[in-house]
Amino acid sequence: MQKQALITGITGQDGYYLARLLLSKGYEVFGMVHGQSHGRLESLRRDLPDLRVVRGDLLDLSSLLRALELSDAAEVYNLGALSFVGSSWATATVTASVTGMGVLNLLEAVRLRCGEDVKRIRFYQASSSEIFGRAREVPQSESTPFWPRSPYGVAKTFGHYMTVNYRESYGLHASSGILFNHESPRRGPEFVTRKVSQGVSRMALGLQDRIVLGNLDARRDWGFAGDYVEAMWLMLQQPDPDDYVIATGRQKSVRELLDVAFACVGVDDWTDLVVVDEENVRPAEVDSLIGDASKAEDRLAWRPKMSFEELIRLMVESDLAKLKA
Ligand code: G4F
Repeated sequence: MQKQALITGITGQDGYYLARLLLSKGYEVFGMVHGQSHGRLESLRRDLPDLRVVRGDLLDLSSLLRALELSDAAEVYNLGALSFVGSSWATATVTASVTGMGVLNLLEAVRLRCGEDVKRIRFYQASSSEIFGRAREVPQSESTPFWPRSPYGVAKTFGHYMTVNYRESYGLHASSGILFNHESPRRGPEFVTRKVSQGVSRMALGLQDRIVLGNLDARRDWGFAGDYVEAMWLMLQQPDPDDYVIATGRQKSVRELLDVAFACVGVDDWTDLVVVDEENVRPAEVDSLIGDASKAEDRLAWRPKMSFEELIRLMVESDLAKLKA
């Protein structure tokens, strides 16, 4: 029998990769879209013609109940959030609402829809490595204490604990994936990997003369989004819900990202091509993150497939091709 899945945040990078994965597995996939129109929806419909669209808003409980009823989803993936950490200080209240309270609204809608049959719907929450913030141990695992450093990180921490609480209080099949940074050619241009891949490509074609960045010493554990959505799906196929760190276990700095990206277009020394502007430096930075995904490896048999170097090359090549076209 065909299974139905509902994905919030469908117009984002992960929404696309997850919908594509579920469609390839034979699911009927509903993507939830808020507002009257959404710029990215038309291209998403072109890329995934079998995707079905439902209207709904994470801030509107009755719209969530309607979306659950309309889709009759057996699996719900909550990817919806204001996901750019850098702007979350300027929009702290709306970030807390959508990225934090939105999780509670959706959990509540799932609980109401399930009624007595609490396992009728399986729920995935997109948790984030940002909850570790000023990390208290290296590498970070499911048992590492949280210390979020941005309004975004605080909101994600609330969403994470609410997911755990609904599992423990009501017995919902609710799992939380603590995903470390994951990128792709579909990454928004405000995130550092895409800002660099686009900048390097534009410079190679003579369209730009420098890249303006913030903290070049920040270190992240960067993986490929296409690999990470498989982990989301695997979590919901387990008999019992749980929390899992999803990461590569390898860490690179923004400087190393620049080394790899510039090397793709034959530039060895980028020092005169990159400018640091305080505008891009955050009020409270997360300096260093690296994940330990051994639980996911043991229990889900999940492993990342694409290396950092392959990922950055894919992104630069994709940006070059788009610019040339
Ligand atoms: O690419 P970023 O903006 O990603 P960040 O803040 O780590 O968050 C991303 O990953 C999280 C974990 O999965 C997600 F929860 C979150 O939604 C998002 O997807 O920045 C990475 C690092 C930061 O330390 C930042 O300060 O790069 C540093 N950086 C240096 N210059 C810059 C820049 N980041 C951006 N966006 N732009 C710069 O010019």
